[in-house]
Amino acid sequence: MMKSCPSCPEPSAPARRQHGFTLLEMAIVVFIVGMLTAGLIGPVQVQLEARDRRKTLDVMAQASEALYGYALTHRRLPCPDTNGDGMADPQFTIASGGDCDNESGFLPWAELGVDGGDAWGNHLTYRVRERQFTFPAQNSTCDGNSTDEFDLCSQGNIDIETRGDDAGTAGVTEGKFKFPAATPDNVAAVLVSHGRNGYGATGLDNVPRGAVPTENGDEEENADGDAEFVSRAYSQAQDGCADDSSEGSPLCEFDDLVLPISRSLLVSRMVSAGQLP
Ligand SMILES: [Ca+2]
Ligand SMILES: [Ca+2]
Ligand SMILES: [Ca+2]
Ligand SMILES: [Ca+2]
Repeated sequence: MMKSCPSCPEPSAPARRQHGFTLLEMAIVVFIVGMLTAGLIGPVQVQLEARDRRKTLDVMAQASEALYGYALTHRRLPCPDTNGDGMADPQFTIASGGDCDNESGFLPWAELGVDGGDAWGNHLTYRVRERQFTFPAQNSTCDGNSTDEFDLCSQGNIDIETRGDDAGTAGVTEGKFKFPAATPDNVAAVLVSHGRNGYGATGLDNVPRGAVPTENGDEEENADGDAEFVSRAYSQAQDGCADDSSEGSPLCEFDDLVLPISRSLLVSRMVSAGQLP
């Protein structure tokens, strides 16, 4: 039983602790919340990135189906859109001879009736071999290259390379060896999303995104407007990176997505539909 003691001090400190936190307790809470947040932000970012890449692959798959479908009805592929309005340039006429303003540009999404951009709001890059695939066959002869029209002998000319193990060095596993991912003859056209970093991309608002950093050689290959492309595994930005074959340094950031339009598949579908030869 407690004895009353008017002269004794009130047990004020324990009483106050029942209504709040000490600095030490606050520090522990802040520390734990910090640890949890640091541990969660990484996985959430990875999930968001995976979701956006899936969405972009869906858009690209839809665009490639639309290109195959377009070829079935027009007996040719469209030229790229070079001014960002979603329509091919030039609009096709027999007089234009199937020559494009440029073999490289944006997917003519409005003409195809599909989504205009990737998950990051940027145009898809589209390259096609003009005349060979953009001018319809005028006869049933497979004269291909000689008359530059789309027939059974048309060939692609787009080089897609990748990186990985050099099969020529048995017992040693490389990661940066560069080799062809497709036979150029068999690539009639190609679609590229420049990924989240947007290096070399143009937004749907037709504002260019950032330039490709000089060390990112593989992404630069997808943005320089020529017929060579790189399609390889996703890699994050790392210090001291180099997009070369030296195994001593890591590869540079790469988040591009590259989808070829197969000449074989295109021809096969057109033959099945009675549009070739
Ligand atoms: Ca256009
Ligand atoms: Ca090897
Ligand atoms: Ca990129
Ligand atoms: Ca290139």
